[in-house]
Amino acid sequence: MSCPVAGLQVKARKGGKREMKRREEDIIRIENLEVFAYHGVYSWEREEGQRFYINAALYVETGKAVQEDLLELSVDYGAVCHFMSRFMNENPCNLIETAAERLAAAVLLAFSPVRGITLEIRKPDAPIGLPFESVSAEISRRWSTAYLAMGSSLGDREAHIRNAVEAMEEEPKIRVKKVSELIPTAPYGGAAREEFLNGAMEIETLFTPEQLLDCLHALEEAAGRVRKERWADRTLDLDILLYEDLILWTERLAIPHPDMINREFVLKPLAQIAPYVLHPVCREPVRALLERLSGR
Ligand code: A4P
Ligand code: MG
Repeated sequence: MSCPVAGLQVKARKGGKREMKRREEDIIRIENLEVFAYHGVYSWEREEGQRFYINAALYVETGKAVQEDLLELSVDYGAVCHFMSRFMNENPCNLIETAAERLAAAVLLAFSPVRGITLEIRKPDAPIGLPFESVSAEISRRWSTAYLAMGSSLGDREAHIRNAVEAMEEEPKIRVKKVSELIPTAPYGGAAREEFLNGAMEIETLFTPEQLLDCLHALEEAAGRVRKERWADRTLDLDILLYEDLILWTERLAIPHPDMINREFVLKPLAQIAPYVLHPVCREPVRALLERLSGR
């Protein structure tokens, strides 16, 4: 099946910084919230504490809240401010970068309407010994949508897959949104001999693609997977198919999964839960890719 992979990859790599805010999101800004906290590498910073300032842009889907003018459907910025003040005060870190990373994750976990956050922590009294206005760290984090393929051809295949889904449901940094049916499929690729059960799932995650891969490998290991031969039979295989519209090719990770467009056992369950999602390289929806592959 043809797909202009190489050309588009070059273009996407040159594309630069990814936009944090999504089309359907609005921004709620919190500016210069003063908090008292104990971040720093010196013991006196840990003991006496000092003031910090927080600037935050919260990316929130406010559509319904705005239409109905209801606070319950949006995010209570007052509650976010109190939460950030308390969290900063109670979770001392050596580095303001670490403090920013932990605070961003905490806000994203505690306030579900907040889909993403750009957060700056300023430290105006940092011990520098020269006149300066402020030093700060800024980070951006968000919930990202990813699609995963699940496969099993050894042991209690359904239990291996169900256990992995349940484990993901218990992981705070993953929200399972949709799970397809599991379909029996003939082994593909030459090395596997047994019939597979295959499925797909949609998740939202705070993990980066690399962290997500680590998490999937841990789940494969928990299912007793032994890696001997590529494409061989296995108790559990979890692959990242798509991660937002990211195009990535490193030694460890290729996204979109390079062979997904050639595999009916991937596209069929994926089309069940995400028929209109665009493949970022082919620029075609999953359903069209499946129809083309199965010759319809
Ligand atoms: N890796 C790179 N990109 C990814 C990604 N997007 N998702 C790297 C997951 N891993 C990715 O994978 C080898 C390495 O690929 C990983 O360590 C990771 O760094 P692996 O899971 O250890 O080995 P594998 O699964 O044998 O290799 P591969 O290439 O992932 O094989 P596939 O694509 O998973 O195919 N027939 C049917 N009917 N149903 C199946 O599910 N699966 C396979 C395996 C063969 N035949 C099948 C099925
Ligand atoms: Mg794999």
